[in-house]
Amino acid sequence: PGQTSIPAKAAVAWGPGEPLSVETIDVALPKAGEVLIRVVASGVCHTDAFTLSGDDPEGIFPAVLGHEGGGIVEMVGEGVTSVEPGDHVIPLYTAECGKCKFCLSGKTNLCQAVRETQGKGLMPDGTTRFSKDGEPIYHYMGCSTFSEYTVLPEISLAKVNKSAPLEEVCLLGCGVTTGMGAVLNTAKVSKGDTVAIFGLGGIGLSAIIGARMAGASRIIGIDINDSKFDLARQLGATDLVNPTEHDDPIEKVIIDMTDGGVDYSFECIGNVNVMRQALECCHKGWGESVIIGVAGAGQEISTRPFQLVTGRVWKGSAFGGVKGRSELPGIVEQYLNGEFGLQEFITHKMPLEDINHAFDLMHRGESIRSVIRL
Ligand code: NAD
Ligand code: AHE
Ligand code: ZN
Ligand code: ZN
Repeated sequence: PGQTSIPAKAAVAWGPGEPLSVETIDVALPKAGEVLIRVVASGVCHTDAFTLSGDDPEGIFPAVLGHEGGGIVEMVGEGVTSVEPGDHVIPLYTAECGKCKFCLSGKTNLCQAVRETQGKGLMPDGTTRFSKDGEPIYHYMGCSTFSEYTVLPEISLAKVNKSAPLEEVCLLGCGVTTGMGAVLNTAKVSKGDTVAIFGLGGIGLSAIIGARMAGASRIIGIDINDSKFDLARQLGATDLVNPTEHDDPIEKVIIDMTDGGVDYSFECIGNVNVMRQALECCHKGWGESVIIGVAGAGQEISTRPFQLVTGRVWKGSAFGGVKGRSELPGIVEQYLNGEFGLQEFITHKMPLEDINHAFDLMHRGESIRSVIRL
């Protein structure tokens, strides 16, 4: 009674380039339309490292990072009807209000209902629920899953089957949904198509799963780190190429391997030079390249316009084009039905106290996904 906040252990990003600091913060109780979540597990995605590095134009500090989580509803604010305490949920960095121009367009998953405040590290009412000694700490991508407790708008939660282990399906909160969805929803790869996937981290490996599901005839995985190749092959890659082992530029290598280029390519790194290579290895007349990787402030892509004039198409994909509230529960069911795996992505599990180690492993290329247990 009268309580307005609860203490929570959280990894705080105090400033760009600094290690995260695990400490106790205050989490305010949910306001109208909001939900308090106890986070059970969170994957670490390269985008968390990207923002921590200071390269993200939207990066705000101090903040609680993390956006690939799974949790249990602890308390709901006034007017919340779609979830109740005890429900299992996956936080969504792309909300789904079902009412905005974007949601109603039928053309995109990029709901904008809360996007503006979310990009400022704030809840929709323009304030933050996190603080330490009375000083504000900001939200991140509307999720902030590197905290025992977090608050989200109701429209930013997908309610999922309670029998799905949250330590596994947390990966559907970003990485695996993103890679699979980019192939199946954004590119709409069809049976027999040829595919090239640049970067074989959590995103690229998930794109391989999507390509296999679509029935692609060739799935060419490309990475400068050979240690990613075994899992890529296991998931369905038919060819694996390390650009550093070829004298020719990688786009020429792929064109030569595929009689003129691939039907679809995916950039899963965030490197603008590779984005160009991924476009230019596409087949003349119809090849499509999808950008998934996130590039730093000030970086730009370029190619000869002739590449597009002659029929290649450049696209991008966010969260795999998936509408989280309406589609993610079904993807969790697909996982429970054994249609794809998640366990093989989890190379490390660790407590929140070791979270900086998870970032080190990612930077050294030694992990696919570290899952943090909260
Ligand atoms: P990751 O670090 O696990 O994987 C990146 C892979 O790229 C690594 O295996 C690395 O060896 C490889 N690589 C690096 N440079 C390369 C090069 N020049 N040629 C070939 N391979 C190279 O990262 P991740 O978590 O898989 O994320 C990948 C990218 O996707 C990041 O930029 C991330 O921010 C972005 N992302 C975007 C979305 C979205 O919705 N659009 C969602 C999640 C992640
Ligand atoms: N804030 C950055 C862009 C970051 C970005 O592109 N985010 C992806 C998700 S990455 C998940 O790991 C995305 O979905 N973007 C759509 C959106 O609405 O943010 C910048 O450049 O400002
Ligand atoms: Zn992510
Ligand atoms: Zn909307």
